[in-house]
Amino acid sequence: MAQKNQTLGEFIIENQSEFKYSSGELSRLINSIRLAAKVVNHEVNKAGLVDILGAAGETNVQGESQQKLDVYANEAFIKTLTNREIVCGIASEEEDHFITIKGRNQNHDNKYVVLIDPLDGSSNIDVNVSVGTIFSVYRRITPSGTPVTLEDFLQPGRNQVAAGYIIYGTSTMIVYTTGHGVNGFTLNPALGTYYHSHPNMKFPQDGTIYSVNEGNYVHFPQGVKDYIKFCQEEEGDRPYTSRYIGSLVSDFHRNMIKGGIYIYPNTAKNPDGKLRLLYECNPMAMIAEQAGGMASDGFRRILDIEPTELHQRVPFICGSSNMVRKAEKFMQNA
Ligand code: AHM
Ligand code: MG
Repeated sequence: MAQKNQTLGEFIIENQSEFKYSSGELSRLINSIRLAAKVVNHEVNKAGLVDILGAAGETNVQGESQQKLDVYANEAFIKTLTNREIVCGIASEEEDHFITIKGRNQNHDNKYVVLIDPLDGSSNIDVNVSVGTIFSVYRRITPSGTPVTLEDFLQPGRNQVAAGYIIYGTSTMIVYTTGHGVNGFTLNPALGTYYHSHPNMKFPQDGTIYSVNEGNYVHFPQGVKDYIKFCQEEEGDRPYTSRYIGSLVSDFHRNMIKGGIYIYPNTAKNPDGKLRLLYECNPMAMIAEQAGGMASDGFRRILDIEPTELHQRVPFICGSSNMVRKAEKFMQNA
């Protein structure tokens, strides 16, 4: 039960014992993400002032060199997690290879690896549209005390111990799960404090919103075309409403609150889809399932896919359970 005015910090402490291997390490990790998210939020909020403060690559009036925001966000998350010595490795959508991180006393004793998309949908920043950060946490597979290996990152999504996103929108929110439901926290920017505004978030089982980039329609697989036609038919609560921001976190967040389905299928241009299994689809799939929704590639549960490479892409269908099931049926019968 949500306490009135409970902060994220209080929530983390209160719920630490729910976590199977509780040693405080995961709580400290979520805390670091909370901190880095504030730093990134501050920077993202200033993006509209780019003409005044200087564009990426230029030096601003304070003599600071300006960075592209996705590079900035990548560095902010990596730096915060590295400095706090609480993870043994990070893989980022912005980096070609995973990064090995030493813990206290220069050892390799830490238990968790983090995978992150530091600023998803960053092409939306120029037009003042919401963007997000997506993160995913696993326990390492290799023995503690040794440097992490690729194997620690290439785990199926069902092994995630935590996943979440930050949405830099009209309000900034952190939404995350440690496998005990999904909770959302809204930032009060005046105080720099996140409040527990959305306890126990749930996808409605059904919805009337579909989110897909229909500009690619002619390149979609037949099953997706058939499902879109179904969404547009006049029957019962159909036609559904089409809503596509083009910023995964925002589209997902809206659909989780209102009920809907997000689809990024494979196309001729992107034969495996566009979205990344490890940085985007797995964390969103864990949140979706924890909120009573579903995530699929049309044929398989996303969380059961065995990854083979860090930057692997996968077709993604995610949202209200009855809608995802229906879309899967169209895919499988096409
Ligand atoms: P990015 O990681 O390069 O930002 O791309 C991911 C984004 C998602 O947020 C969004 O849902 C999708 O790409 C939109 O792609 P498209 O413009 O092809 O519809
Ligand atoms: Mg991305």
